[in-house]
Amino acid sequence: MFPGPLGHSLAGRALEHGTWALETLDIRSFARDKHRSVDDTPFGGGPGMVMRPDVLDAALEAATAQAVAARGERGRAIYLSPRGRVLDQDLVKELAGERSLILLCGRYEGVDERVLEKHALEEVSLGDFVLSGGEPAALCLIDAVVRLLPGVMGNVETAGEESFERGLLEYPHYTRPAFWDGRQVPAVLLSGDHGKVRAWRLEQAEAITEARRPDLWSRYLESRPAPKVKKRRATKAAAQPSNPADDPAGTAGSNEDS
Ligand code: 4HQ
Repeated sequence: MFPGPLGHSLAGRALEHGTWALETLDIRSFARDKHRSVDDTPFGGGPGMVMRPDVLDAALEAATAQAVAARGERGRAIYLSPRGRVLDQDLVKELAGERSLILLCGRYEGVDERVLEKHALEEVSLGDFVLSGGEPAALCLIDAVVRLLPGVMGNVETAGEESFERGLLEYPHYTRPAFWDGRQVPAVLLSGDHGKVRAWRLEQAEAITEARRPDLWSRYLESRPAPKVKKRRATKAAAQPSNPADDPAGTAGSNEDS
């Protein structure tokens, strides 16, 4: 499953260029018995199977040794699991700063709890849904992390230009043709006025975020508190902000309904 779809992406090119490296271990190859079993029935009963701690321990010891040999340190070790910290761009950035990562992908009902403790595995979740295995989640995590590595994206979306970098959803995008299927691209985007374009995009990103993701919208408002109204009214700039980024809540001026 690795690099799988990543081989056909931006991450795949970076992998070929040696910007990052991937080593995969087949957990089954660490099984000891003749049937090469990696799972067993859960103590206490119940449905499904649990991955054996002894087998996982052997795999994790090998992964750790490889990471230390190649990168000088183990780095953070992550078990992909719906119980974990939900992956977001803040966590992606943290992980992109690591020299090395170990990703453990489980199947069945999950892994024996003791192996998580022993290897200080952090649990990371892709979201509140259930996969049949951790691999697709690991692929998503890797994709998100690798695109942040220096040189991978080139000049695209540097310097926190992405809406998500500011805690907002993306504004709407358009390309040629300007008139298509009876639909016209918003005139402001054809105006050549970069200031107006920037203001329009921020306005759109804010409106979409507020409508679709109240959770992100609240955080956005909290992280960029509206300046005190009193102070703002004292200046001309406050009454009619030239840079909408200075007025994320749109509370200065009188454009509440616009
Ligand atoms: N699973 N985010 C159960 C996930 C998952 C998720 C991975 C299913 C682990 C044992 N992983 N296995 N959601 O649903 O990361």
